[in-house]
Amino acid sequence: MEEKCVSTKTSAADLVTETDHFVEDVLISSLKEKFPSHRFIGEESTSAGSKCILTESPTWIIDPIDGTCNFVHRFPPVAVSIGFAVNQELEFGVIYHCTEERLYTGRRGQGAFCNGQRLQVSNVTDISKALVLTEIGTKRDPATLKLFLSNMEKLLKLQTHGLRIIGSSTLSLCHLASGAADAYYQFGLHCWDLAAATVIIREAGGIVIDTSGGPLDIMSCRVVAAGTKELAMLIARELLTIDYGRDDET
Ligand code: 2AM
Ligand code: CA
Ligand code: CA
Ligand code: CA
Repeated sequence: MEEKCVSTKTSAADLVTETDHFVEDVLISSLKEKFPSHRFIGEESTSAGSKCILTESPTWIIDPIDGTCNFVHRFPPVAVSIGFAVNQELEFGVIYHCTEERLYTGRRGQGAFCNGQRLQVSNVTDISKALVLTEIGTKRDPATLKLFLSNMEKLLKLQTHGLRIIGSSTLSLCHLASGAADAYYQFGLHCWDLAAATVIIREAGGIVIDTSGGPLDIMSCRVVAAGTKELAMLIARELLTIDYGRDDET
Protein backbone atom coordinates (compact mmCIF):
# COMPACT_ATOMS: atom_id res chain seq x y z
CA MET A 1 0.00 0.00 0.00
CA GLU A 2 1.23 3.48 -0.85
CA GLU A 3 3.01 5.26 2.05
CA LYS A 4 1.88 8.82 2.78
CA CYS A 5 4.32 11.61 3.59
CA VAL A 6 2.96 12.88 6.93
CA SER A 7 4.12 15.88 9.00
CA THR A 8 2.81 17.46 12.19
CA LYS A 9 1.71 21.08 12.68
CA THR A 10 0.64 22.53 16.07
CA SER A 11 0.66 19.24 18.01
CA ALA A 12 1.57 15.58 17.60
CA ALA A 13 -2.08 14.89 16.66
CA ASP A 14 -2.28 17.76 14.15
CA LEU A 15 -1.34 16.00 10.91
CA VAL A 16 -0.81 17.19 7.35
CA THR A 17 0.18 15.23 4.24
CA GLU A 18 1.57 16.14 0.84
CA THR A 19 -1.94 15.46 -0.50
CA ASP A 20 -3.48 18.22 1.68
CA HIS A 21 -1.03 20.71 0.13
CA PHE A 22 -1.43 19.31 -3.39
CA VAL A 23 -5.27 19.44 -3.34
CA GLU A 24 -5.28 22.98 -1.94
CA ASP A 25 -2.72 24.20 -4.52
CA VAL A 26 -4.66 22.65 -7.43
CA LEU A 27 -7.98 24.09 -6.24
CA ILE A 28 -6.66 27.59 -5.60
CA SER A 29 -4.60 27.82 -8.80
CA SER A 30 -7.44 26.59 -11.03
CA LEU A 31 -10.03 28.85 -9.35
CA LYS A 32 -7.63 31.82 -9.52
CA GLU A 33 -7.30 31.36 -13.28
CA LYS A 34 -11.08 31.67 -13.68
CA PHE A 35 -11.63 34.31 -10.97
CA PRO A 36 -8.42 36.39 -10.73
CA SER A 37 -9.98 39.11 -8.54
CA HIS A 38 -11.36 36.73 -5.88
CA ARG A 39 -9.78 36.05 -2.48
CA PHE A 40 -8.89 32.61 -1.11
CA ILE A 41 -8.69 31.22 2.41
CA GLY A 42 -7.28 27.70 2.59
CA GLU A 43 -6.31 25.70 5.66
CA GLU A 44 -2.84 24.78 4.44
CA SER A 45 -1.96 28.21 3.04
CA THR A 46 -3.00 29.87 6.33
CA SER A 47 0.03 29.51 8.59
CA ALA A 48 -0.56 28.83 12.28
CA GLY A 49 -0.99 32.04 14.25
CA SER A 50 -1.43 34.20 11.15
CA LYS A 51 -4.49 36.39 10.61
CA CYS A 52 -7.31 34.96 8.59
CA ILE A 53 -9.77 37.72 7.70
CA LEU A 54 -13.03 37.37 5.82
CA THR A 55 -13.56 40.63 3.89
CA GLU A 56 -16.49 41.82 1.73
CA SER A 57 -14.71 40.53 -1.41
CA PRO A 58 -15.83 37.30 -3.08
CA THR A 59 -13.91 34.65 -1.11
CA TRP A 60 -13.40 30.92 -1.57
CA ILE A 61 -12.95 29.12 1.77
CA ILE A 62 -11.23 25.77 1.26
CA ASP A 63 -10.46 22.71 3.37
CA PRO A 64 -8.50 20.50 0.96
CA ILE A 65 -8.83 17.38 3.13
CA ASP A 66 -11.20 17.34 6.07
CA GLY A 67 -10.37 14.26 8.08
CA THR A 68 -6.61 14.23 7.50
CA CYS A 69 -6.07 11.88 10.44
CA ASN A 70 -8.66 9.49 8.91
CA PHE A 71 -6.91 9.84 5.53
CA VAL A 72 -3.57 8.92 7.09
CA HIS A 73 -5.06 5.85 8.79
CA ARG A 74 -7.29 4.90 5.81
CA PHE A 75 -10.41 5.37 7.96
CA PRO A 76 -13.17 6.22 5.45
CA PRO A 77 -14.70 9.63 6.38
CA VAL A 78 -12.57 11.99 4.28
CA ALA A 79 -13.87 15.04 2.39
CA VAL A 80 -12.96 18.12 0.39
CA SER A 81 -14.89 21.25 1.42
CA ILE A 82 -15.31 24.45 -0.60
CA GLY A 83 -17.44 27.38 0.56
CA PHE A 84 -17.97 30.71 -1.17
CA ALA A 85 -18.86 34.02 0.52
CA VAL A 86 -19.60 37.51 -0.83
CA ASN A 87 -20.05 40.54 1.46
CA GLN A 88 -19.33 38.12 4.34
CA GLU A 89 -22.49 36.19 3.47
CA LEU A 90 -22.17 32.48 2.64
CA GLU A 91 -23.51 31.91 -0.88
CA PHE A 92 -22.84 28.24 -1.60
CA GLY A 93 -21.00 25.20 -0.35
CA VAL A 94 -19.75 21.97 -1.88
CA ILE A 95 -18.48 19.00 0.16
CA TYR A 96 -17.22 15.84 -1.54
CA HIS A 97 -17.15 12.63 0.53
CA CYS A 98 -14.23 11.07 -1.34
CA THR A 99 -14.50 7.45 -0.21
CA GLU A 100 -18.27 7.17 -0.73
CA GLU A 101 -18.36 9.39 -3.83
CA ARG A 102 -21.12 11.57 -2.39
CA LEU A 103 -21.33 15.20 -3.45
CA TYR A 104 -23.15 17.48 -0.99
CA THR A 105 -24.16 20.89 -2.32
CA GLY A 106 -26.08 23.85 -0.98
CA ARG A 107 -26.83 27.26 -2.46
CA ARG A 108 -28.46 30.11 -0.53
CA GLY A 109 -32.19 30.08 -1.25
CA GLN A 110 -31.97 27.06 -3.55
CA GLY A 111 -31.86 24.01 -1.28
CA ALA A 112 -29.29 21.38 -0.37
CA PHE A 113 -28.63 18.11 -2.16
CA CYS A 114 -26.57 14.92 -1.99
CA ASN A 115 -25.84 13.44 -5.42
CA GLY A 116 -28.91 15.32 -6.65
CA GLN A 117 -31.26 14.12 -3.86
CA ARG A 118 -32.76 16.89 -1.73
CA LEU A 119 -31.56 16.99 1.89
CA GLN A 120 -33.83 17.56 4.89
CA VAL A 121 -32.75 17.75 8.53
CA SER A 122 -34.50 15.76 11.28
CA ASN A 123 -37.28 17.29 13.39
CA VAL A 124 -36.03 16.02 16.78
CA THR A 125 -36.41 18.61 19.55
CA ASP A 126 -35.77 16.39 22.59
CA ILE A 127 -32.16 15.58 23.56
CA SER A 128 -33.27 12.20 24.91
CA LYS A 129 -34.27 11.26 21.34
CA ALA A 130 -31.20 12.72 19.66
CA LEU A 131 -28.06 11.29 18.06
CA VAL A 132 -25.35 13.91 18.64
CA LEU A 133 -22.02 14.29 16.82
CA THR A 134 -18.84 16.05 17.89
CA GLU A 135 -15.09 15.93 17.18
CA ILE A 136 -12.02 15.77 19.40
CA GLY A 137 -9.82 18.18 17.41
CA THR A 138 -6.06 18.14 17.75
CA LYS A 139 -5.40 19.75 21.14
CA ARG A 140 -4.46 17.42 23.98
CA ASP A 141 -3.84 19.93 26.81
CA PRO A 142 -5.62 19.32 30.15
CA ALA A 143 -8.11 22.22 29.82
CA THR A 144 -9.26 21.09 26.35
CA LEU A 145 -9.58 17.44 27.42
CA LYS A 146 -11.49 18.40 30.57
CA LEU A 147 -13.92 20.52 28.56
CA PHE A 148 -14.38 17.73 26.01
CA LEU A 149 -15.11 15.08 28.64
CA SER A 150 -17.33 17.36 30.77
CA ASN A 151 -19.50 18.23 27.77
CA MET A 152 -19.86 14.58 26.77
CA GLU A 153 -20.80 13.68 30.35
CA LYS A 154 -23.42 16.46 30.41
CA LEU A 155 -25.08 15.20 27.25
CA LEU A 156 -24.95 11.58 28.39
CA LYS A 157 -26.60 12.55 31.70
CA LEU A 158 -29.41 14.13 29.66
CA GLN A 159 -29.97 10.59 28.25
CA THR A 160 -29.04 11.42 24.67
CA HIS A 161 -29.49 8.38 22.39
CA GLY A 162 -25.82 8.45 21.45
CA LEU A 163 -22.67 10.45 20.83
CA ARG A 164 -20.52 9.83 17.73
CA ILE A 165 -17.07 11.00 16.64
CA ILE A 166 -16.22 10.20 13.00
CA GLY A 167 -13.08 12.32 12.53
CA SER A 168 -14.46 14.66 9.87
CA SER A 169 -16.31 17.77 11.00
CA THR A 170 -17.63 18.58 7.51
CA LEU A 171 -19.04 15.07 7.02
CA SER A 172 -20.55 15.11 10.53
CA LEU A 173 -22.33 18.30 9.47
CA CYS A 174 -23.44 16.63 6.20
CA HIS A 175 -24.93 13.75 8.22
CA LEU A 176 -26.85 16.35 10.20
CA ALA A 177 -28.05 17.98 6.95
CA SER A 178 -29.31 14.62 5.70
CA GLY A 179 -31.19 13.86 8.94
CA ALA A 180 -28.92 10.90 9.86
CA ALA A 181 -27.90 12.79 13.03
CA ASP A 182 -29.81 15.39 15.03
CA ALA A 183 -27.17 17.74 16.44
CA TYR A 184 -23.49 18.65 16.30
CA TYR A 185 -21.27 20.80 18.48
CA GLN A 186 -17.57 21.59 18.50
CA PHE A 187 -14.99 24.04 19.74
CA GLY A 188 -11.89 24.84 17.68
CA LEU A 189 -13.45 24.57 14.21
CA HIS A 190 -12.11 27.00 11.62
CA CYS A 191 -13.90 28.85 8.85
CA TRP A 192 -12.79 26.21 6.31
CA ASP A 193 -14.56 23.54 8.41
CA LEU A 194 -17.76 25.57 8.64
CA ALA A 195 -18.27 27.61 5.47
CA ALA A 196 -19.64 25.02 3.04
CA ALA A 197 -21.41 22.91 5.69
CA THR A 198 -23.25 25.92 7.12
CA VAL A 199 -24.94 26.70 3.79
CA ILE A 200 -25.79 23.02 3.27
CA ILE A 201 -27.38 22.67 6.73
CA ARG A 202 -29.33 25.92 6.51
CA GLU A 203 -30.64 24.95 3.07
CA ALA A 204 -31.67 21.55 4.48
CA GLY A 205 -33.77 23.43 7.05
CA GLY A 206 -31.33 23.26 9.97
CA ILE A 207 -29.90 25.72 12.49
CA VAL A 208 -26.22 26.68 12.84
CA ILE A 209 -25.43 28.98 15.78
CA ASP A 210 -22.68 30.00 18.18
CA THR A 211 -22.20 27.91 21.31
CA SER A 212 -23.46 30.95 23.28
CA GLY A 213 -26.84 30.53 21.55
CA GLY A 214 -26.27 33.71 19.49
CA PRO A 215 -25.71 34.04 15.73
CA LEU A 216 -22.90 32.03 14.12
CA ASP A 217 -19.64 33.84 13.38
CA ILE A 218 -17.59 31.48 11.21
CA MET A 219 -14.37 33.07 12.51
CA SER A 220 -15.22 32.37 16.18
CA CYS A 221 -14.18 28.67 16.18
CA ARG A 222 -17.38 27.62 18.02
CA VAL A 223 -20.49 25.98 16.66
CA VAL A 224 -23.72 24.22 17.58
CA ALA A 225 -25.87 22.87 14.76
CA ALA A 226 -29.13 20.97 14.91
CA GLY A 227 -32.16 20.05 12.87
CA THR A 228 -34.34 22.20 15.12
CA LYS A 229 -33.88 25.50 16.96
CA GLU A 230 -35.12 23.89 20.21
CA LEU A 231 -32.38 21.25 20.17
CA ALA A 232 -29.64 23.71 19.13
CA MET A 233 -30.58 26.13 21.95
CA LEU A 234 -30.82 23.33 24.51
CA ILE A 235 -27.31 22.08 23.66
CA ALA A 236 -25.91 25.64 23.61
CA ARG A 237 -27.37 26.21 27.10
CA GLU A 238 -25.82 22.98 28.45
CA LEU A 239 -22.31 23.28 26.98
CA LEU A 240 -19.40 24.46 29.07
CA THR A 241 -16.98 26.63 27.13
CA ILE A 242 -13.48 28.08 27.34
CA ASP A 243 -11.92 30.78 25.18
CA TYR A 244 -10.75 29.24 21.93
CA GLY A 245 -9.61 32.45 20.26
CA ARG A 246 -10.75 33.44 16.80
CA ASP A 247 -9.48 32.78 13.29
CA ASP A 248 -9.01 36.49 12.70
CA GLU A 249 -6.88 37.08 15.82
CA THR A 250 -3.13 36.60 16.04
P1 2AM B 1 -8.87 18.50 9.51
O1 2AM B 1 -8.88 17.06 9.24
O2 2AM B 1 -9.15 19.35 8.30
O3 2AM B 1 -7.66 19.00 10.23
C1 2AM B 1 -11.17 15.75 13.56
O4 2AM B 1 -9.97 16.15 14.06
C2 2AM B 1 -11.91 16.88 12.86
O5 2AM B 1 -11.72 18.14 13.51
C3 2AM B 1 -11.48 17.11 11.44
O6 2AM B 1 -12.59 17.59 10.75
C4 2AM B 1 -10.41 18.14 11.59
O7 2AM B 1 -10.14 18.87 10.42
C5 2AM B 1 -11.00 19.03 12.63
N1 2AM B 1 -9.99 19.75 13.42
C6 2AM B 1 -8.68 19.87 13.17
N2 2AM B 1 -8.06 20.57 14.13
C7 2AM B 1 -8.99 20.92 15.00
C8 2AM B 1 -8.98 21.66 16.23
N3 2AM B 1 -7.85 22.17 16.74
N4 2AM B 1 -10.13 21.80 16.88
C9 2AM B 1 -11.24 21.27 16.38
N5 2AM B 1 -11.31 20.57 15.24
C10 2AM B 1 -10.21 20.39 14.55
CA1 CA C 1 -5.82 20.04 9.63
CA1 CA D 1 -11.10 20.47 8.64
CA1 CA E 1 -7.99 19.96 6.49
